[in-house]
Amino acid sequence: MSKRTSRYWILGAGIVAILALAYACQTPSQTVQTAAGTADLASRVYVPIGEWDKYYAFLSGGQSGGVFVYGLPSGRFIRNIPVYEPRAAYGYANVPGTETYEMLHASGPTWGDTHHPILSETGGDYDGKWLWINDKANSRIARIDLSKFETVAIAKIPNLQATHGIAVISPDTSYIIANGEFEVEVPPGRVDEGSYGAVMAFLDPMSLEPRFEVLMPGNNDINDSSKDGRWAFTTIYNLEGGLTVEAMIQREEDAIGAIDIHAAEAALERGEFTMVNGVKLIDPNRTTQQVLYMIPVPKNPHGCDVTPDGKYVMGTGKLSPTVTIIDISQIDKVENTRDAIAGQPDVGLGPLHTTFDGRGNAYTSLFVDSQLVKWNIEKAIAGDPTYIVDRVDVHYNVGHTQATLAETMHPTGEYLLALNKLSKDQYLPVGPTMPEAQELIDISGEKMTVLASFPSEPEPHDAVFMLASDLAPRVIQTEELTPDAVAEGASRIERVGPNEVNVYMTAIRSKYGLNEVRVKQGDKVNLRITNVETIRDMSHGWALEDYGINLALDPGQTREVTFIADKPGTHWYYCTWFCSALHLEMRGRLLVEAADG
Ligand code: K7E
Ligand code: CUA
Ligand code: CA
Repeated sequence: MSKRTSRYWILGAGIVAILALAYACQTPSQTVQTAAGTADLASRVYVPIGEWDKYYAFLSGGQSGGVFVYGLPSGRFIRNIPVYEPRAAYGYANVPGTETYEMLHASGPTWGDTHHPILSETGGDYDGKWLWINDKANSRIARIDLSKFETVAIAKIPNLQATHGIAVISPDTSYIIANGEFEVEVPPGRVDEGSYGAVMAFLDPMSLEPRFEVLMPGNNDINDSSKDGRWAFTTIYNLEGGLTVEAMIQREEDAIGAIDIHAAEAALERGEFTMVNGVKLIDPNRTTQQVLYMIPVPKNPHGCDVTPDGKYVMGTGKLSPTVTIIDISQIDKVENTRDAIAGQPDVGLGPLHTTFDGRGNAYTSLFVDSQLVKWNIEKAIAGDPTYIVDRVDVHYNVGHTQATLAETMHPTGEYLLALNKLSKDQYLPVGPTMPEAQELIDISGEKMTVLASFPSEPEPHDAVFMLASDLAPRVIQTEELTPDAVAEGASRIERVGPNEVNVYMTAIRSKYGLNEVRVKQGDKVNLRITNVETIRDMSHGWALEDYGINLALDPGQTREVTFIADKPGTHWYYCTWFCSALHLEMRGRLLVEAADG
């Protein structure tokens, strides 16, 4: 056993029991605040009424299937962007025949398990255009348009199971990489047939289609990219190829896999791939030029994070109390990839994820210790025993952690979010399952200060942040009228066939363009409705009794729905968004004449 790997705090299956025990028995680390101290903390997260937060925080929604948006530092919840679940409030995927409904249903089930939100980059900084979010459970990825915080594309990724880590290839979003965490039956073309492997997909950021995929040993957990577009990294925790927990922790070492993207692209040009389900799949064992480098790290690593300066990629230990620092510039230079390891500092128990402040410090979440540890990267590499700068207790086991703009080349080093896996007694009880908890930590000084906590629905894994000054100006105020919009005064009913009617309607405070719509039983009704408001936030809805239809309309937006008027009689439609003092009066009748007259 090497010196590096001899440092496990405990080995074997006992680890699993210890982790489970830590999870169950952890008591909160009580921070006693004086009244004055509490007031000081409160003032540091207080944002006066009418003022905006400095940051947007995008938290994955976990098994809620969407993305939660908060303002920081206040922790005010401002939006739940629906992605893999329908949401009537925003007219998202809730009515058959509408665009978003068809998009979601074509991709798979109407639920998801989202883990990692990532933001588009230009020149290594966030450009505020797109956010991508994975669905681990159904191997999907979605793209959200940040000009309106709406999901605009969803795709199922072929040939892999459990899209776990996803990352933008920096600095210009040349690809989105998506990890297949679970091992799949090795596709045709694999040398060692009969075994399991895993697949990493390199997706077109816009179409979400794989430009190619790479076959990997073991599995793929969390990923990241170098800052120069050259390398894709992933942690791998099951080089054993184990099918049980015990089998997955047999070996002392697993790995970080480093894919040389340029070498992979060259392999594609040379035709060194197999087509599998319409995707070019590269087997790194069969390329002329080396595509995959495996760097040994202590067993079952989890987090995979590249420093903002692009020098190092770090594998965070999980079962080992260490973070492994890999010098990216050495990966393809050294004879033995072990020699690319620049350092392996001890940080504490159960380290899961590492983030950065851009001032040379790393922050690692400690699941077992329920702590954040701040450490100096160059000191740790130099073997300077004073590399630990600070430790701070959080309440209950922390999973992901992310510092402001830490994924870019210019972190602001201002706040850090600890995404806790449990909250227990932090909030009012709401049943046996408690709200999830996030804790906001000020990292602007030498010492960290836990400022506040705020709850969420289950269950954020990761978060990313944008400066409000970068994103808020990009958010549109109203939708632009599309060519097919119904113009003010142009509401009408057109019979286009013996059993088909087109209905064109406008919505504006506080009435619809049509007070009544008269059709015959059995008619196919094609409704197009435009919210012709021209000012921000004047939303209207169109909900129809008995027909299960509820459209939501942003200012300027046009929506279409088709239904069969199969129920005779009077059916009221009404506006679901409170829009004026006459909101309740904003309604009309669908009159369906019975077929028998
Ligand atoms: Cu650590 Cu899915 Cu990012 Cu959860 S993973 S913690
Ligand atoms: Cu329109 Cu309420
Ligand atoms: Ca392992």
